[in-house]
Amino acid sequence: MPLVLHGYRYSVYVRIARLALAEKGAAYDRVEVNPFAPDVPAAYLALHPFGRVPTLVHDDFALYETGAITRYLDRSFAGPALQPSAPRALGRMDQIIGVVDSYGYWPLVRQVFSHRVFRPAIGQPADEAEIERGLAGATKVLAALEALAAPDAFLVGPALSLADLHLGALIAFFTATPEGAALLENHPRLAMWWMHLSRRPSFAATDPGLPGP
Ligand SMILES: N[C@@H](CCC(=O)N[C@@H](CS)C(=O)NCC(=O)O)C(=O)O
Repeated sequence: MPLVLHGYRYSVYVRIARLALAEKGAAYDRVEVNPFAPDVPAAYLALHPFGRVPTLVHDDFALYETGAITRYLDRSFAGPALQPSAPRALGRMDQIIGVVDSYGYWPLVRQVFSHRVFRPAIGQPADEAEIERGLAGATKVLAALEALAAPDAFLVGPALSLADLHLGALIAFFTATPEGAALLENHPRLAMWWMHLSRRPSFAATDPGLPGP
């Protein structure tokens, strides 16, 4: 049954989906789509009317929105369960994913990582004011997540969940900046969590590296 992930190599959301695929041990093909390009193919826009990435296609079933994709993968494929069954742990997992999407992505990735690391890597100018605004936003997000994180090996308990992959992909990008790495260290629970999570083979296997200029 063909499984294809359409998306941009450097996208944090694509990485979340790839982390879930890696942790499930599911084999898949990738189709490269750059959503920031001026000429996103019409065939891709037919799959994803908002033109974002990723989109998963499983046989004749197409799915976009990363949270839907990772939950679908977890329910459809063998391998360790990535969602707890206890209502409160599941509620916390969904809450953390919501915080990442609603409040975390923009400051951590689009303001701090993009301007400090990604834009310089492709020869585009960085805006220091955007980085400052991103760090202010990230401070609030990390404080909230530090309070939500379980006093356990993973964010919602003793087992890896989709919340770890969703936040982990963001933190991987954010801590590639000196400011982000320093800010994370002010949050002991998250810093310890990240130290262990970042060593998982799934993170090495999905590291996109950086583009050349
Ligand atoms: N809500 C979407 C967000 C996906 C998203 O924003 N992806 C970024 C790349 S990390 C994108 O496609 N950006 C293109 C744009 O902003 O035009 C999801 O969960 O999949």
